[in-house]
Amino acid sequence: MKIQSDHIEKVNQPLLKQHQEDFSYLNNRLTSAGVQVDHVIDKLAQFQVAIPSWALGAGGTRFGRFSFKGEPATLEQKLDDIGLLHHLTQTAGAVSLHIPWDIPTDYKAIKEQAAALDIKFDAVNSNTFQDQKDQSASYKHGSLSNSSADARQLAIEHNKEVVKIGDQLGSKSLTVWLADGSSFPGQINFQDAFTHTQNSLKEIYNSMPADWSMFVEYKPYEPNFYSTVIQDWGTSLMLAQGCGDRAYTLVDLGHHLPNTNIEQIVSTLMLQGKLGGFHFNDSKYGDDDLTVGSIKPYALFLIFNELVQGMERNTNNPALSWMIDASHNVKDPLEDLIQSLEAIQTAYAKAQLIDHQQLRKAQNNHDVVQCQEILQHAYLTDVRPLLKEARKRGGGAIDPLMAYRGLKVREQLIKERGSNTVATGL
Ligand SMILES: [Mn+2]
Repeated sequence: MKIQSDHIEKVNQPLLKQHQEDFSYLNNRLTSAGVQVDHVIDKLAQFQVAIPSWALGAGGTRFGRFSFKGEPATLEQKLDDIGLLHHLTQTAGAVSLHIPWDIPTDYKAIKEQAAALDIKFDAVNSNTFQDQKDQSASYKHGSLSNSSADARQLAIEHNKEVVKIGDQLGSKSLTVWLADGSSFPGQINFQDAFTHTQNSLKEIYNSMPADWSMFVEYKPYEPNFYSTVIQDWGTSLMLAQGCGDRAYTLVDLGHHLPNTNIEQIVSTLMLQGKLGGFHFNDSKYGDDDLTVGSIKPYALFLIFNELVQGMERNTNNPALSWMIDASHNVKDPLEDLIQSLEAIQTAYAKAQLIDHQQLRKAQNNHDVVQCQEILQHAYLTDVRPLLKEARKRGGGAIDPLMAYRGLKVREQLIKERGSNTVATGL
């Protein structure tokens, strides 16, 4: 299914008058407060988030998976879904492929399809957390960290292969997330596991094209429940530094123990020029993979505050790779992604409204009350008219979720693909 521009105009039409009123009110208020509204809207339009190829089907838990009708069964159909999202939201202009789940069969055709949909290929993701059919060694006891040289070599070769695939598509970065670790004390030797991981990553890093970056993702626990080889940002940073200048830490919102101060981690890594990517999701307890902003929107805003400052001040830090990393069981995946993209843009817009000059002044005066007031003033501003305006200017939907439902997108997809399709992924 393709959404035509006149379809969007049609669903936008009844919303236009109210939107103009809302936008004009907010525009006046922000302009008189010294905000360059057009600049904020341009930033929102430029902000593109990669959709991972595994988020377009219904996700699973380790207890089971309930499929969602009309799921994309092929990479081509996944790109089509991202194209729909991008057309509606103007924010999903990239895809992050997971190998081996989504190896293209016809590279030229896939590149042409993505270009026609205005979708770029962001970081590629390797998978050494599950065995593939008939592979020569098992990852059951680890991949890049495994005490078995055969298993390590297999995982290294897989990562090199992923880079080759990504390179043919125009990707410029590899994200490595390892499930390696142990579930019981004494099961592995921590120092050996770290050393093996460092050496394996170095071999992958040294094989990458010179314009490629490597992102080292961390996670405190799960699937292993006693120790994880790359458990935190410090370990990730050490491994990245051990590889070289083009290796960075990747922060995934959900990969922290409860109440970790993620905004401080982001800030410090950007100061050091070592934050390469950021994965969005939300959670209550652990890596719950819930819709962005559904549980802790204020935490997301505080993170964005640091990201915005970092992007302006830390010119030594590269442009970040943004990706939604969430997939669960209960919502229509496309509706879920629309909600996530809206939450991301909302937090980004609010963070741009923070008066940093005044905040600095209040900080230097140790005016703690005023510091909080400045942050909350921005946070409590209803920025939705800015998001709507940015989308409208780009040819997107004023209200993407309403447009998705109004245009009966899922019904169309079920008609085209059937009720029993299953997307690759977990
Ligand atoms: Mn992630």
